[in-house]
Amino acid sequence: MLRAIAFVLLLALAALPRPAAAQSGGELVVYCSVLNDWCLMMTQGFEKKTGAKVTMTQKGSGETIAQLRAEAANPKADIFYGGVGDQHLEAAEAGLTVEYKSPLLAELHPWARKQAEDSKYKTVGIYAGALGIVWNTEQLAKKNLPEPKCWADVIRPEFKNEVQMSNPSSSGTAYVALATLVQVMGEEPAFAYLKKLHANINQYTRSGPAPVRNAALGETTVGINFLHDAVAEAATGAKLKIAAPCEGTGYEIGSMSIVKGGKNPDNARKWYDWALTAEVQNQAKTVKSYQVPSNMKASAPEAMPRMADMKLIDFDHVKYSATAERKRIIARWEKEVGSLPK
Ligand code: S7P
Repeated sequence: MLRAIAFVLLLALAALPRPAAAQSGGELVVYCSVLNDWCLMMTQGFEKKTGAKVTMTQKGSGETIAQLRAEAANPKADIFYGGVGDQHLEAAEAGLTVEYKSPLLAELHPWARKQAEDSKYKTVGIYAGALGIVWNTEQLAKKNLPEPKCWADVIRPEFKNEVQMSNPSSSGTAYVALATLVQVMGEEPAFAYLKKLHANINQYTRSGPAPVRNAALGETTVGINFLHDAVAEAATGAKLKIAAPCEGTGYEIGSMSIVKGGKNPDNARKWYDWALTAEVQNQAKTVKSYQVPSNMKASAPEAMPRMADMKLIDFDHVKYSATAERKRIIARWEKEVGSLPK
């Protein structure tokens, strides 16, 4: 009798739903550095496709690289998804990520494959996006200011306290801005420019996309940002306009890397291959992320001005993402610009 009861109990237990992690798909920990809606869509998509339980944390790439460095002795993440590519190259150089040659590499644009080659396959490009100037049209009209379409416009005295950018010490976007100005103007003129710009800055934000959000709210008139983030805000009704600066501008190659010592390497490789497919990359624009996708079969978002129509510099990502160069430029900015009184 007792045996029969135990047998029935066992059958009942077997029929109970098991927690997701114990299901076929295992687990995956993702540090995600694109906008939150895109991170959530990717998390849910991967869980649905594989049955894996994904734990996702969203942070800008500047904060994520700091976290990966802090966790190097005991890594918690499996995938560093999205964020400024220079920081993925920096992670590769610091030995925080591992080599992986995805079979999808052949489907990618040359700039995305170059990112992989430059890092000895420790990262790969997943999108590209240009840096530029964003402004709130209502604030600009109210203050009777001209449209700032060139870098030279942003330092005009009438823009005093009207401009916002992120802080190069915490934000990958801001570092792209510094490296861009150095490459457009030469280092000495760029630092002279940054000192003048400092006088017009109302706030250096911690994360890259923040100035766009603040411009959308009318809390700053002008922002220095990746242009796709501004187009995303404009798509929700914000009164924003953008310009790719007339003197020339830089761009990011948003990237993805597998974290060294992550606990779920098989799922990390599955995510990596899946995230490089055209099908997955095409979904970014459905949640208003308008970067140019790296898979050649994916379509560029129609909402964005074409990068081919902008005056883009031949950005030297290898030189400017090298840790020594990056540290030197940021330290110079902190000493000569960030510490200046306002
Ligand atoms: O679209 C979001 C975006 O601007 O954020 C990424 C990145 O996490 C920005 O990092 P920081 O906050 O450190 O500047 C960009 O790659 C991406 O284009």
